[in-house]
Amino acid sequence: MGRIEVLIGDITGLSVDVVVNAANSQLAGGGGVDGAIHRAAGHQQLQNACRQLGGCPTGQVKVTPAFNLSAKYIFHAVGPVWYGGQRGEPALLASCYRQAMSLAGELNVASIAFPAISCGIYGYPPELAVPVAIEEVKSALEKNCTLQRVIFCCCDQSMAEGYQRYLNSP
Ligand code: AR6
Repeated sequence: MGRIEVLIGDITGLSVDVVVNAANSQLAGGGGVDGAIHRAAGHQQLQNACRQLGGCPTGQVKVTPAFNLSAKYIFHAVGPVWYGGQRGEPALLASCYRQAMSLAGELNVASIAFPAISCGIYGYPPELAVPVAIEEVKSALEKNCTLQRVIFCCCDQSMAEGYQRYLNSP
């Protein structure tokens, strides 16, 4: 699957068409990658754009311009809070990746970078999130010809190893 890459670093510094944000359902900004994206894109202008969207339900994705990022768009994906796995968390997480990939197809973009949605403040166990993320991306890539690069951008080595291990598994 040559179009999938795993990188360690700050997602806001990547040269990609789409940076995916791990947002909250109010699209109100926050900590983690959301905070970093707001700072880098320009807090005020991104806040204003988000406010006009009227929030975003869990499992869904909304789009804004990327303002000061080098990307064209920010996709705000609202991942599930982890409550132990019995409240539909896997389906909601899968839906975030599926919707983001589908939107990328509609917008004809060539590259997209995902953070590990829900794996920080929302507490989703990374070892359970990684297979969901990769399976959704792989199945979307089978249908999408415009996307040349899908990047899983990680803050740390152990997260990156989780993606690599799963990608390399038979
Ligand atoms: N670049 C790449 N990955 C990052 C970066 C970065 N700059 N910063 C953090 N991560 P989180 P969530 C990783 O907590 O769990 C916010 O307050 C981080 O190590 O950002 O979906 C929102 O407003 C982790 O692996 O998102 C929501 O309220 C992953 O990104 C809530 O947090 C996701 O961690 C969303 O929580």
